[in-house]
Amino acid sequence: MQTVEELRTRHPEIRPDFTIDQHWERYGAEEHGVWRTLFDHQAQVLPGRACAEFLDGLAKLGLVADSIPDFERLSDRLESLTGWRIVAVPSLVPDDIFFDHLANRRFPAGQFIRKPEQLDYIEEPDVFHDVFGHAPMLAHPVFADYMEAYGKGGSRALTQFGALENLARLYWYTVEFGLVEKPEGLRIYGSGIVSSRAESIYAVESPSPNRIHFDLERVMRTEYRIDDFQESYFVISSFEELFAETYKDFASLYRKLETGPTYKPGDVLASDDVHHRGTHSYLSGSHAAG
Ligand code: HBI
Ligand code: FE
Repeated sequence: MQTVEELRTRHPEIRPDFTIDQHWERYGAEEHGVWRTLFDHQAQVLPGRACAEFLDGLAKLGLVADSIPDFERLSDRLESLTGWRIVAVPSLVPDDIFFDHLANRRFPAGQFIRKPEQLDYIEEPDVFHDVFGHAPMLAHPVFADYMEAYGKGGSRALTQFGALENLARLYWYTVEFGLVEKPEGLRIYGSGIVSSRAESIYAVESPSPNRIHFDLERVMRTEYRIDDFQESYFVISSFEELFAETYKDFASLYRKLETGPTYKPGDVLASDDVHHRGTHSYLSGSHAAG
């Protein structure tokens, strides 16, 4: 992550809330082409793998392969659905700034797009990850409320409890890498999965990762890896369940988390409710392995 000084040097026009103008007119053909390549690929891969809420959001927002979206027009649509807007930022912004945007129903999206030689790996979130990955779920009313509550909780975690790590794990294992259980099987809602060409197949089909039913304390005790596919995914039953499980005062939970175990990304505990082939139907959908 760049320091605040570096950000200000590179983007002298940056505002105190770390937003910049998107300058949509400055994207060139190569940049729109990268968006198209990524979009076309995910449009092939995601039906039957991403949840209906994500696919509906994509359609309602009018996101298409043609070009990188203009944030103003996109935000007007999103705002009419759930009150959220997309604002442009240069890259990662400081935690307190990030939480303040979310708490006010603004999602900070990277203005830049990855290079053609970086289609599968980027170090900082670009416009494809942030807009294709995050905006569709923000069009869903319950998820939209969850994200606002997360931003409000983030400010408190940072200033009152020093519990940023615990809360960041919740974000990671839900917003970024969450799976949801549907009658047809497990489906993706996490932005880090839907925006990844390879992980969107691996997450639902590979026999390798653990798929563990969501438990708030378990998640907050679990480290995560940022440099490879996830070894464990956490599965929610519904967005209503996720919201109900997390819309509470975390003060006593944070105190509890000050002691006790921390788990590695690949750990499986006796107390985990693990989704297995057969007992859960995650391979029974249209993409069941042969
Ligand atoms: N900034 N632009 C941007 N995007 C993020 O996802 C982000 C960030 N700053 C901090 C941050 N995430 C973390 O605080 C959270 O993931 C917990
Ligand atoms: Fe993200």
